[in-house]
Amino acid sequence: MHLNLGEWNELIERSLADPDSEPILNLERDEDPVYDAVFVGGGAGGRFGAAYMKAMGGRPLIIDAWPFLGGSCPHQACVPHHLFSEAAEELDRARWFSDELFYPKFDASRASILEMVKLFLAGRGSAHAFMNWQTKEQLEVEYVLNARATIIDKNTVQAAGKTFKAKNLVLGMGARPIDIDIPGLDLHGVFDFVSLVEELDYEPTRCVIIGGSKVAMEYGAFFHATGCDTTIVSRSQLMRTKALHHVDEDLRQYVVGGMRKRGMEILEGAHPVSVNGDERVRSVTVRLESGEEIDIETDFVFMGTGERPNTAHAQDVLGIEVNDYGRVIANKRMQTNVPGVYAIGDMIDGPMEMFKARKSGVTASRNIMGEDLEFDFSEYPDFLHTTYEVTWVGLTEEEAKAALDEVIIIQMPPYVEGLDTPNLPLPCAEGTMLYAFSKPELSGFQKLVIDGATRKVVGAHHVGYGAKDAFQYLDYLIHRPEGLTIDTLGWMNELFLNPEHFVQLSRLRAGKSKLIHL
Ligand code: COM
Repeated sequence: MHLNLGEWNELIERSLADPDSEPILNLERDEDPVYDAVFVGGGAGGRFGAAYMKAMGGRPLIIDAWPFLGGSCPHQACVPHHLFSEAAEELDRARWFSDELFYPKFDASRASILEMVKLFLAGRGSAHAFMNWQTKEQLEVEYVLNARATIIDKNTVQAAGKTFKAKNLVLGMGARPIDIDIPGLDLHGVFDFVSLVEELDYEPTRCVIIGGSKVAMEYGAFFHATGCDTTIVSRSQLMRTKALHHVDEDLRQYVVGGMRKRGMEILEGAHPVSVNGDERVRSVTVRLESGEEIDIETDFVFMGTGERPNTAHAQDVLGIEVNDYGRVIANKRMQTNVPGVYAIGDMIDGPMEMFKARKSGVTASRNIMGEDLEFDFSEYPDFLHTTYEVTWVGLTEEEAKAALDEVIIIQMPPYVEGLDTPNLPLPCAEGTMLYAFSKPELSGFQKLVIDGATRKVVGAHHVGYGAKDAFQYLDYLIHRPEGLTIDTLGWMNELFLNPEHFVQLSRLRAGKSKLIHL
């Protein structure tokens, strides 16, 4: 049976609404096949891993408890985050330019968190439908959906009343938000990024975020931009949590300073003590860095304390080993301590980002299919959103200075002390032109870090809009064995006016045999 996208959408919606709905089977008609791998979990890692295995001539099977493929990304995680972050960017602009130029007077009553959640819920089904359709019709991967997998042993999985045999297992069961141990988290009005989209049923007016993760910053910036005054309560400094590396201090100050400039309250070194209320949240008690305890009144608490993988079943049945943070211990081929069992995506250490999810799935498949392939994700480009898009790769200025004899910085605004940069419309970049001409201090920040001795770029850092694509390629170029010199970068063909000015700025300095800052 070949469903079109609309029919898939209906089937998935029906299945989600009914806990007793039937499993969705897409299986070849043959007797008792032995699969090359059963992928337990059809999120990004499982879907890409299985598709790659199939493309290589192997036989994968995906099993997922949800009635759709793609996992949490299109359902509760990356896709809503990007929708909300884009809304935050638009709202921010509309607020700064309220009643100026062609912008109407900003009408806060139309900026609603609840409406954005509803918009997402109304639209997410099309991504679900596409994942199922593409995986079946174009990628020709077999799957069993809407059915929880029970692992029997390392070669046997049961689901939908059937038993499936496989030479290998690939575990990609994802992660869930971490609960911390403070009273009151069961009150109505406490959400995380999952329950926000599944359960929000009122318009929040005041928000306290517990935690300082990327999720805390991204959702916090969105809530605040809608007009829901937001306080972030974080033990660590923002962007100095263990999960983030290579965060340049100037970039951090521009980003966090920008959040404060917009009125967000950011309490660093602060500990949540309790969430208070009867049935509904009324306030959060916080112990400040000074030791003083304060009560912050709120009707909305959002947890941004990170995520933990879903490993219990695999630990119980297979004896899979995990580290102190609950992540499955896997080598660079994604092999766990149990031969023939692989772990991918958010199950294993490293950033809970899409490139790692998908490539770890592919790495497992290629090894299963006989290749000897290692995936090292110790270095990678990174990003987050506030009302800006923030991207970075490679060393910070400080890291470079610790590692190298001579470090050259090329930066916008320029790398000089005492310049009246708040009045300087630089960067004057794609995506920040209106700010550059009207509110110059809001027009972003960019920095290139160069090894003066080898002339190689060792780091790039950007706050603005639209540079994520460039950073995918910059990451590759600077991490190649031959690296990327200021000379090569400065001789590339810029598409002026660009979001990041690295090509033209490099060209202004590349003529010097002894490089200096810009
Ligand atoms: C993306 C999901 S939303 S997947 O990575 O294409 O499976």
